[in-house]
Amino acid sequence: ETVEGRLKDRIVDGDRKGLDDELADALGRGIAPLAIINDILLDGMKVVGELFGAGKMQLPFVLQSAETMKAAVAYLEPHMIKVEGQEKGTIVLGTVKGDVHDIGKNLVDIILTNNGYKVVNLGIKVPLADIVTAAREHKAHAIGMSGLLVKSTVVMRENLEEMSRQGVDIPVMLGGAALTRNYVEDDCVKAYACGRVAYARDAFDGLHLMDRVMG
Ligand code: B1M
Repeated sequence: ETVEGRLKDRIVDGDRKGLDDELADALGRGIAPLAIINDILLDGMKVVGELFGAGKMQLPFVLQSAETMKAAVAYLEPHMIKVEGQEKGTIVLGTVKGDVHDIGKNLVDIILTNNGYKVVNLGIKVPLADIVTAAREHKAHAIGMSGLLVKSTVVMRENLEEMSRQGVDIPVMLGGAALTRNYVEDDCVKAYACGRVAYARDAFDGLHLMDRVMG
């Protein structure tokens, strides 16, 4: 089997033994760290999601896969190319209240940080009050909310309504598997009085959105 196949299997199997060696092997073959994440490891997570959704994989095993994914990203991060000495802007980032999924959010953090942004990562299950407080404290140019559960899409819309009531008009970026572009560009834009809400399909889309906000 190829190193690509073996790495993907490791994510599906949640198998961390010898993971670093395998990643080093992939890097040694000239595969870029982000290509390893996007083209190989995320393929594995997709399979995990499908198996879990079909009732063919139990939650503790999903957790093992997630831990393996996180370990792989942690190993690869120092190998990524960074834009040094730039402060393009600040974003406050968090997974919304009630949601623990953070792999995607943390990828967004890494991509933005490596491309010259200051990221204030508030973690998971973040109440709106914490997001708003941090955004004010850090004079954030944008707020990023992540969430993977269907119920998180509702939380995001409610957060935007509450932010409108509080007079917050900082641009907001939304991302996560349960969102659709339509939902964000229609329902969420309407929910946010200033209308400055955008959908990010993936971490790079997020980077482009930030560049546009700062441009
Ligand atoms: Co959960 N889970 N999970 N889970 N889990 C999903 C989301 C699910 C779709 C699986 C399924 O049924 N097929 C399903 C949701 C169903 C729904 O709501 N309709 C689900 C469920 C049901 C649950 C629990 C409720 C299960 C239970 O307890 N019975 C529970 C929820 C607990 C809670 O949150 N309160 C739960 C728990 C877990 C684990 C803890 C085991 C683990 C998470 C570990 C962790 O994150 N630390 C987990 C995992 C791993 C998954 C799946 C399999 C994989 C998610 C993932 O990491 N993907 C997931 C299946 C799926 O998504 N289809 C699933 C890789 C990641 C890189 O993708 O986060 O989408 P993603 O990020 C992408 C883009 O979306 C975007 O960029 C990234 C790529 O570049 N993006 C942003 C994301 N956020 C962004 C923010 C931005 C910009 C872009 O700007 C702000």
